[in-house]
Amino acid sequence: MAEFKLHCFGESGNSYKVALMLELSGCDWEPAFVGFLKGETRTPEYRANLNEMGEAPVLEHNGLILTQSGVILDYLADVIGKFGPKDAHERREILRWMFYDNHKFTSYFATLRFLVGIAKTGDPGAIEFLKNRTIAAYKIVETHLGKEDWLVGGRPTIADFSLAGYVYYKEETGLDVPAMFPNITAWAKRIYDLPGWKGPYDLMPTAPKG
Ligand SMILES: N[C@@H](CCC(=O)N[C@@H](CS)C(=O)NCC(=O)O)C(=O)O
Repeated sequence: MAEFKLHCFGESGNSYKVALMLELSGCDWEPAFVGFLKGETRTPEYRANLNEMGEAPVLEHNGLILTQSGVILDYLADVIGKFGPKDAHERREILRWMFYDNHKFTSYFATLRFLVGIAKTGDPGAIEFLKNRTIAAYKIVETHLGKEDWLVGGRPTIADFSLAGYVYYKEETGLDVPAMFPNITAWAKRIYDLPGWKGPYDLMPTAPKG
C-alpha cells in the first residue's frame, strides 16, 4: 500500500490540486476512485467514513483522514517540506490565494464547466451568471500574474497548485481562456514545465466505460 491514498476522480479539479502536489513532490501515493457521477459522495457511507461534507478530494495518511483541498495542500507542504511557505507572512499569503480560489476562482469556473461541459444542461441565465462571475475572478488573477510569475514568493507553491486545479481541462465552458487571459495561460505553462508534471486524466481514474 502506498504512503498516501487520495480519494479522487479524473474530472475533479479539486482533487487534481492534491494529485499534482503529490506527483510533483515525488510522493509514494495511489488514487482511489470516487464514483461522484453515480452519486457516491452523497451516500451515507461516504459521509460517515470519509467526508461528512460529501466531497472529493479526501486524503488518507498515517491514519489521518483529511478533506478540503486547501487544508490537504497545507498539510502536505508541512509533512513533505516542499512547495510551502518560508515564514508566517508567506503562509498567510498562500492562504489568502487559496481562500480566493475556493470561493471564486475555482468555484465559479468549475460549476460553469460542470454544467456546460459535463452535465450539458443548466438554465441559460445561471450559465450567464457563472460566466460573468468567472471572468471577474479570472481578471483578478490575470492582473496579479501580469506582475508576478508565481502567486506567492516568486516560486511555485501550493497556492499555484490550488488555482491550477481546473486550468488543464479541455471540456467546453463557452470561454476562450487562452485568448482572454494570456497571463494565466503563461503561468499554467510554467507549471506544466515543472519536472514531473502530469495532467488530471493521467493522474486520476475515471469511471469504467459502459
Ligand atoms: N472546497 C472543496 C471543494 C470540493 C468539491 O466541491 N468537490 C467536488 C468534486 S470536484 C465534489 O465532491 N462535489 C460533491 C457535491 O457537490 O455533491 C475542496 O477544495 O476540496
